Amino acid sequence: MTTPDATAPALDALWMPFTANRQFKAAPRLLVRAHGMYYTAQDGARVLDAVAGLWCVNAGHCREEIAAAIARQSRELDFAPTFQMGHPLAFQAAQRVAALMPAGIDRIFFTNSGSESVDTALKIALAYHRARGEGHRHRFIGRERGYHGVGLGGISVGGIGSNRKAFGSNLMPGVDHLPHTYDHAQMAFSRGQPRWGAHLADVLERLLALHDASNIAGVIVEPVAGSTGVLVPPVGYLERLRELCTRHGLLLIFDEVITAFGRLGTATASACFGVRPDLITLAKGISNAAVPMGAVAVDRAIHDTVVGAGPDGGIELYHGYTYSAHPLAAAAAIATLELYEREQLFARAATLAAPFETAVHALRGAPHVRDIRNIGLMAAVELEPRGGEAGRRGYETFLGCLERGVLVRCTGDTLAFSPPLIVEPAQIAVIFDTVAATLRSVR
Ligand code: PXG
Ligand code: PLP
Repeated sequence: MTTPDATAPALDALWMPFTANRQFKAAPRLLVRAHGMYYTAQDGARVLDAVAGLWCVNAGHCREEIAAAIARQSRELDFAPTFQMGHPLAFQAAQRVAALMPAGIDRIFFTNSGSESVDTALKIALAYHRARGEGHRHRFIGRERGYHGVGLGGISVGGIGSNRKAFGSNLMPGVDHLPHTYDHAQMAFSRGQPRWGAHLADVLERLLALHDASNIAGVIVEPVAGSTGVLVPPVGYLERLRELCTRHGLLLIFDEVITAFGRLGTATASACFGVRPDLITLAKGISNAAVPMGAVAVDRAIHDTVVGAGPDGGIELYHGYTYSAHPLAAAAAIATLELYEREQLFARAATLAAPFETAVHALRGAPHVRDIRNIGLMAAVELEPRGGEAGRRGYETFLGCLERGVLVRCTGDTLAFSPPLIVEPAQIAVIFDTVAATLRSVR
């Protein structure tokens, strides 16, 4: 034991999110500073950030331009309501976001998180169908292993059992799920998109027959499933979903909370795969996570339908958050999106994708490695679970990497990597050398 640190806070008041609280508080891991690619831990250790915080700090930490914009804004206009009032940065931020979205998906509704973006997108889809006189379209189709945040809407369309099981069996009614797209036998160690699996989108036709298309509002998927462990869409899969949604009048929602803002080397996954959804949920990289912010980018025709259907002088969409387009978040987003452009960070990610792929796939054959999946600057290394102790090996590898100075993310026995887009090739090497060394020492 080290001597008690007078500056160390008491830990008991905070109920930590998605954390093994008892385990953590017995052996806490605190980060106290960050700069660029690195965190500084409370004991002074420098930690290379291989996950961009939580898939969100795409321009690297504590960027001066963003910090200055937030500081300036906090003195000039700390808060202004956006219900029946406005402030200039809200509109500027929306213009900036719209400019990065696929053509015509240029109406922006601001939220404060990905979870709120998902709830907002589902509600906009319902409101749209109702405005067109098709209020009977109230069902949603999600997908197994999908992560759409933690709102009751999001866990309903989501497909991660552990995020659902404690919260009742009904959740939001009227939801069904597509099968996930992962098949180890068919696609283990694929580089980029697996060739097998486009036909899994055809299961949508079965659900359309079961519920009738006229009762379904939309389909929500992550174009690349992130949280569940980087499942890259099979070649042709997203195209097939798009085609079926179009044919049957369903809205296609891409949850791009992780994939947007350069993670795949493009502004959006939609641009990367050449498939255009109707709504796109955003968060994380939108503000470099410097101030919480999320958004839904909406096809202009959907916006116009809902807004056009409102009564004269009446509110068209009864939805919004106190902090929608909060001035500090708007300032952070504008500075962030300017920074991405000035430093051409999406193109940088595209250039780094190939060496990143080579480096992560070099772990093939390392102890315990069951599969490796990657696209752009996101990757997962799935480990063989240790018999009877699911998740232990992943957790011990996470701890081992941290002791060696690299922060990775583990969910169960899958390690995830999504470094800031400013990562240097030498740092990519450090990340995966560290993982290799750790795997050699983990039971
Ligand atoms: N949709 C997607 C696709 C996400 O990845 C959310 C919605 C929810 O966003 P908020 O801001 O409400 O957290 C996310 C968030 C992980 C991990 O373990 C992933 C997320 C968040 C925290 C951890 O991989 N994704
Ligand atoms: N709960 C209460 C009692 C409120 O007054 C409000 C907002 O005014 C909310 C919840 C919603 O908070 P927010 O707009 O920050 O989501």
